[in-house]
Amino acid sequence: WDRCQTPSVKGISATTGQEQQVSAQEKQVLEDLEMPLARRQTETLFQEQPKTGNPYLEDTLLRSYLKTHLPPKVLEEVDQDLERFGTRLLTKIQPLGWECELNPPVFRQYDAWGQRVDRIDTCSAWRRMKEISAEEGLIAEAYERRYSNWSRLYQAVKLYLFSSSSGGFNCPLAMTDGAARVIESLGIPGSLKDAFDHLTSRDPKKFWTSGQWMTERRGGSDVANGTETVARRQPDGTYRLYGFKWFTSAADSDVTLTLARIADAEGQCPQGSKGLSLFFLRVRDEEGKLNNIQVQRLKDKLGTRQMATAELWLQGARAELVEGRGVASISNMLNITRIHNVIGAVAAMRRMISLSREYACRRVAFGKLLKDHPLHMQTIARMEVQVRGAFLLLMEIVRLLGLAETNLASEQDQLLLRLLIPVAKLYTGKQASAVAVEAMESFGGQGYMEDTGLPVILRDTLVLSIWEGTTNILSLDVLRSLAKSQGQVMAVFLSTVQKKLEVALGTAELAPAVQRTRAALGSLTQFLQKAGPEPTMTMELAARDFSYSLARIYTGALLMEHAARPGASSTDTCAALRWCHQELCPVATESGFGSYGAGAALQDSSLVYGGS
Ligand code: UCC
Repeated sequence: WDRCQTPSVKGISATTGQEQQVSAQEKQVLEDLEMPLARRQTETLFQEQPKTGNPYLEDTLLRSYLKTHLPPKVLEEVDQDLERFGTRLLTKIQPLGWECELNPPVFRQYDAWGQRVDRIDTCSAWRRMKEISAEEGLIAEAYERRYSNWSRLYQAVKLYLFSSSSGGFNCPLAMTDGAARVIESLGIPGSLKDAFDHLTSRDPKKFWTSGQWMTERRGGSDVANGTETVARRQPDGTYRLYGFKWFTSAADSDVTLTLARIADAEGQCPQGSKGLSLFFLRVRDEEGKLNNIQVQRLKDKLGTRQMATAELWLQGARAELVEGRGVASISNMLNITRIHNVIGAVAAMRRMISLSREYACRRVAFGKLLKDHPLHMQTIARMEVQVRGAFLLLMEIVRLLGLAETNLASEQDQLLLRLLIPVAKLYTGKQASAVAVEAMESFGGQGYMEDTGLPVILRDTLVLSIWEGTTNILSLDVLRSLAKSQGQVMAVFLSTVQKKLEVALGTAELAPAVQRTRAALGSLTQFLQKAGPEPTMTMELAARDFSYSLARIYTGALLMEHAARPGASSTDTCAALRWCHQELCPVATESGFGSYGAGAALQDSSLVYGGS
């Protein structure tokens, strides 16, 4: 208080007349200091923090989906657990997630006495997340199959609710799930039984997480040509791995799956995709000593800073051969981690929109709450349509996965799942980035402030279109699924959408959306007929727009199906109509524009590098 007083007030020496004047001035100044004018005027401008409640109870779309699809007995049990979990997320897990952000992992290469230790120290909140993951059965639920084919969907819902509060722990969980799935799909070989039990355990003391060491210096996307790690067979049948892994996410994991080339007696290694084998290894031994691995450094990343991503030297790491067809085997893992990526994308969108929506009920601008500004509401509503579509696409995939894992999936279901995983991964990754940026803007300058936590969500969202395969790589994977199935995936796609449209036809209000989707299906079919069955330059150039078209058409059909169910709300109809109002088949439009010919490719180069 004293320091705020100016010298003219504190020690004035003057005549009586002057004294009276000074005393009046002094009084005024003192009054002003008690309630400064500037402060009086700005007191009403304090920002109100948006506060969201139980994420399960607040998610009306999630709840209506579960009510529609789950058998009543399953719904009853699951509903209770999710409400309890929602409270735990709100009161306990969210604060832990923030602690993880504030205390990122620290790498200590040497101990005080100069010994190389290569320790990755994580914070207590991160370690607590691991225990909570086990207690909540975030991996176990999918493998215990208490609810048969619905177990996978139930697990995905828990992960979706957990994701935005997990402080980045959703990443190791994705890889752990992927590793468990690979082991399970191989029939749980005896030598991996113990690992499988750890990965799927509900006991926090027993639970292990897994890494997925795929990326080397020469290959992020091009795994087949970029993998240099060599595996040397030992007399006891195990292998020792030598190589350098350039990105290893969640490097504090207990075990990992990784790729290497098996050297023959002469030390020669087979090259290319077919030369890669899949290995399992424990990162540390029982005493915590690294398995002939050196940590070179931790990565300095834009986001996901709560999670340690490391560069690792494998210097004879003991490993077990899992499968000879390395890329094909690890693709089973990729398909699971890509679904987790979708979960992360939908969760991030939902979180940002919830915060934005809540803030609009508190923040006054131009004399009224943001929620009473139609343009602001239009912006949030557009985001809401995006997240609704993405959510239903996610549920569709995990529903199909649940069927596949319990041998209840038809051949069509399996083909559809193969196609929809890359489609959903690439599309929701892009949606999430766009929604996160838009939602951040809805907070004005506050959205840009670190301590609001909003930039963290944005940073962590931006990686979703990169890891687990970039948008273009995933678009090419969509083409791979077409080629491998000789077009069958498309036949199933078209007939499934048609069936959903027939359901939608029962609701008159949906007619314009049905009509637009039918037209889009027609354009898509025409495009495919013109492109022909063989992989061509046209298909490669069209791959991204083609995948976007599949995503938009299928999501539109899901929104309509949801809006046509008994008890659907006018909001469900509105979301379906708005979704289908966008360009549903961009590949047809661009094709008409001539974007996919050899001439267009030359133009692209010239636009990028300049040309005469
Ligand atoms: O590790 C990373 C970060 C970890 C963080 C995890 C967190 C994620 C969730 C977070 C939650 C919020 S990132 C590492 C990411 N790396 C990638 O995703 C790799 C991207 N590259 C690709 O996907 C490429 O397309 C490759 C590697 C698959 C291309 O390899 P090839 O060898 O050139 O491809 P081929 O020859 O076409 O395929 C080899 C075999 C074939 O089977 P066979 O031998 O039976 O003909 C393919 O059919 O693999 C099969 N295959 C697949 N099978 C390839 N892709 C798939 C697939 N998606 N599904 C089924």
